[in-house]
Amino acid sequence: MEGFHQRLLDSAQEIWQAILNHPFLKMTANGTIPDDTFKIWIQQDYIFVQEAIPFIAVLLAKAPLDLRPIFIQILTGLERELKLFRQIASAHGVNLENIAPSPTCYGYNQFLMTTAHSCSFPEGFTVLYAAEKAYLDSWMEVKNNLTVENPWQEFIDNWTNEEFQKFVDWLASTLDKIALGKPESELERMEALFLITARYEYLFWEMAAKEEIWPV
Ligand code: MP5
Repeated sequence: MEGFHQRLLDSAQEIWQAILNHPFLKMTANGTIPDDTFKIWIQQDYIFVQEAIPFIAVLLAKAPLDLRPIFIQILTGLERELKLFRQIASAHGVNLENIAPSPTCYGYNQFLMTTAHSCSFPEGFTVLYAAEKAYLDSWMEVKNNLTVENPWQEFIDNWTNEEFQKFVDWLASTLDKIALGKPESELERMEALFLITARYEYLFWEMAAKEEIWPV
């Protein structure tokens, strides 16, 4: 029998295609993305990653003992990633100070925190898998369609390197184990959260491409 993660990917297939076909990724790959558009993504994703730290910390508090070491590694990995953002931003003159989260970034982070606090560990873990798998596949799409030397190569490498691929594989196989024996009602809740996360991932590219701001 195929694992639970495959059921999730099957059920999100349409959303996933929309993510991978998003103009933000196509323009990043072929070098036509305006710097200002890409910079909005950098600023908003920096906020997203900052807020991912308390999300992971809450999941860590709910995690079974044997998963604690990896959650501790994820936390230190996020601090390393923030440093990478600061280095690239500084090299490209991108300001990361006092940036307000866009509606989508704010909503996505709120969704993560609410899920971590008020849902079960398997549900929170599902959301983590969805977000990481979406970034792996999105940046792989960029990497596989590169037509020019890319000014943002360090970001492409960050989410397509072998270590990150292994991490996402580990999330998938661990999710399969976590889902084993769970009642269908919980699996359905996990599936619903997976779809919401996938839709937020789509919205995140949309937010950057359209330079989303609060309308009032
Ligand atoms: C990730 C991210 C990947 N940085 N931003 C969004 C909007 N979704 C997913 O998470 P991480 O922790 O940077 O690998």
